[in-house]
Amino acid sequence: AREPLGTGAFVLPGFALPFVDELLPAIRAVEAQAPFRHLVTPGGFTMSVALTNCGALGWTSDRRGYRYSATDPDSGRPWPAMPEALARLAREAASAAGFDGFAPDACLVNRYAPGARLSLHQDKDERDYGAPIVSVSLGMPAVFLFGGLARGDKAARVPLAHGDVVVWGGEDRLRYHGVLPLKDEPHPLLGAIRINLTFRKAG
Ligand code: MD3
Ligand code: FE
Repeated sequence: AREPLGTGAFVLPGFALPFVDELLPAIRAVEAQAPFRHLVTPGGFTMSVALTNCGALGWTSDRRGYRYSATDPDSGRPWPAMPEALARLAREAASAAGFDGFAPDACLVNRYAPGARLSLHQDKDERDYGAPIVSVSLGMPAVFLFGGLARGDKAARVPLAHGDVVVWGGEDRLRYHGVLPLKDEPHPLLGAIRINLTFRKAG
């Protein structure tokens, strides 16, 4: 199934379910090399979401700004390579939404505990807005906020469950979006955790 959210945004309910047995060990391997951490925003706030990255480029933030970096600032080493199972899922999901040939160079791994949230923002740190973004939800359910091109535009609420994939491209690529504070609804496989994989062409 492919449910349109906008002209370039599609929810693929359960698309990642056949991949979960490969995804979870792959994420654990990434996390062993580049542990989850809570970053500080340029404004001085510590994010409630913990994150790590895999792939050639990883997204980071500190008091100086947001950026993509080839190395993990905590270790000075390159980010872990993107596991093959993750790259394959991203390419197949993009293709199912009408974006053939998606070759992400960055996978941001966000980890949410109950109460963690992501306030409304745009993803603007990538070089090429022509490529879509693929987002994979695992573990606890979340309510995603899908806004407009201005911060004040009314945002739609989209519930996302374990295994759901969302593909964002075209004119929806620069919409404001966020995640409401997570409820404590433990998942049988992951416990009281939500993991979101965000695949991007950043460089
Ligand atoms: C809609 N993460 O890391 S990914 C982020 O669930 C981020 O962790 C969210 O937003 C999460 O930046 C949602 C989905 C996403 C990513 C980019 C978008 C949705 C988007 C760009 C435009 C519109
Ligand atoms: Fe985002």
